[in-house]
Amino acid sequence: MTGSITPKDVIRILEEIGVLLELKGESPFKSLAYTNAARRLETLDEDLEELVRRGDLKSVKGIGDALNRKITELVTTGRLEYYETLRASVPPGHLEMLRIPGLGPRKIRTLHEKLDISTLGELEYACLENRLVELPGFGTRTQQKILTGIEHLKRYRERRLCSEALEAAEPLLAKLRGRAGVVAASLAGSLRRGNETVKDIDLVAASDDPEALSQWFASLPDAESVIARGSTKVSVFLKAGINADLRIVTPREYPFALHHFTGSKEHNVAMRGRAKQLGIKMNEYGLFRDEALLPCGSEEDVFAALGLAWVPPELRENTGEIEAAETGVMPALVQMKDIRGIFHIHTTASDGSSTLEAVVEAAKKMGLEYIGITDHSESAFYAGGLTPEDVRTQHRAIDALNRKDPAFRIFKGIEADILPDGRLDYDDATLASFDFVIAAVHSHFGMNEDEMTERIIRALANRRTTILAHPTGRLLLAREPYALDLERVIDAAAEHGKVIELNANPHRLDLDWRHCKYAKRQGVRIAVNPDAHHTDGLADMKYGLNIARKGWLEARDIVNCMGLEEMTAFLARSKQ
Ligand code: DGT
Ligand code: CA
Repeated sequence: MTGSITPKDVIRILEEIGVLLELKGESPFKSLAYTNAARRLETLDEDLEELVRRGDLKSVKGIGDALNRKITELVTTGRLEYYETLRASVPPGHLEMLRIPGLGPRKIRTLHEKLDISTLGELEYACLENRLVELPGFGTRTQQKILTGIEHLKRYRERRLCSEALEAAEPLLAKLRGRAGVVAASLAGSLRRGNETVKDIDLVAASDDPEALSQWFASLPDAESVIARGSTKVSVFLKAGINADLRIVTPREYPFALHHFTGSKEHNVAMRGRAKQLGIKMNEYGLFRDEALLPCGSEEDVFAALGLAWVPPELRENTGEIEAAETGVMPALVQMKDIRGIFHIHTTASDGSSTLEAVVEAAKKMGLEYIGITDHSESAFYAGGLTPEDVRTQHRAIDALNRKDPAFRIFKGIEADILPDGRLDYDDATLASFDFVIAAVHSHFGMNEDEMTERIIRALANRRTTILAHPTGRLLLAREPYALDLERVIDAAAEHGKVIELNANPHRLDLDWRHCKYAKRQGVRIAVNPDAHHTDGLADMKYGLNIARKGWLEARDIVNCMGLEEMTAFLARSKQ
């Protein structure tokens, strides 16, 4: 056959056309014609190419004019334009979704039409926000089944969310540290640097018996297969669906190796350059002056040997951390213990799956002084947005709880949709009834950069807005940010004295750390918010704090590090 098209390829392409047509919602008969033709060709007695050459394809039952032309084009040229155009018109994510048990073309179309879902990541996020529960033809069980299916597919992806990698890495590190003969062990690489997505899990361990440690690591029950094993490096593919690399070094080498394998590469290059200027050679085994090792017992010593203060791993991206370390004073990066309260929490009143009471209990257990409840506003009908009447009902419930325990405060908030023209959802009286308002874009993602920027700036100019939610709308590994001039948005937040959210949901982590420094420089304060849809979601704060640290933020830059009294005054002031 021409090109390298085999009869098997022709059959596969016809079948795929059938599926693509279904995904596009074409008539079932049209789709069936291709599927049936594929079946016929499978049981063909004659040679397909010969049949095409003789022009006898139409004698095969079920192959009419149109199919004849298409199969002939495919067999003689090795390509089919119709197929290529059709394929390009269907989001690749929809084809991927077909691999999820329980998801057929009809359901995928519903997801697209009702929830605008085009990628696996968007689908996963929608499941986690309980969007499929109320969708016709779906339900809680289907939603759970889909989540499990996505879990299986994700095992073969190139990068993973930091949350997923950490979940696999932390127990591994604990086992490593608990093992006899391991003098020290740590995470390294992008995971230790607190990056939002990672390629793999890097671990470094110091041991006097590398061979035994290497064998033990390779035979861990967590490992599905061993990719490579030597006495200084073991690579395994974990059952969790991600690679883990363990470097084994001597206790003497450990501080140098830990620094080297933490990276980033750019930070390492800059450090090596600095060492060179000081007449020192630097690599993963040590610092050397005239071939003599400069002994270091810790990472602090390694930095000190180069005249630097210790640099927290999150800052090691060569974006000014070495210059800062030269002064000897590093920023006091925010920590979990600095967090006094949490905003942006959904309840069963809209699309959350925990009740107001359950959320309050969970927050108290975390030792917090206050929370801010924010269900969706009325326009977010897909998420059970609150009518003004629902708002009043919720406010009465909050008032009652606040009266019961004056030591803990529930602030009344809302996640108000920013409408396409930049107005906020609800009339002004309803908006004024909240203690604070989080303004969020949830629709019309396709606007051009100017329109979207103006839309958000208008919402920031609104006196009712307190916080701008997830400023770029991105979903990591799933959806690009919408077109936006983020610096102009940050400037506008500064001008109007508004807070910008750093959404701690590991799928978002938006504001990106790369923009935190700019926001800080412009005087914009940040709210690290979990965007929790369940009490479990409150624990996502740790991912948000990793990113805040990576963005050089200190407790004073983050509004929810204020105590209750200060926060009460802050919110009262911001409403004026
Ligand atoms: P990832 O895995 O893509 O999420 O990012 P990293 O930073 O964990 O990269 P990885 O796993 O390839 O390497 C871990 C560290 O090892 C990296 O951050 C710095 C160090 N490293 C790796 N390759 C090089 C290199 O070619 N030059 C230098 N200076 N350091 C390297
Ligand atoms: Ca890595």
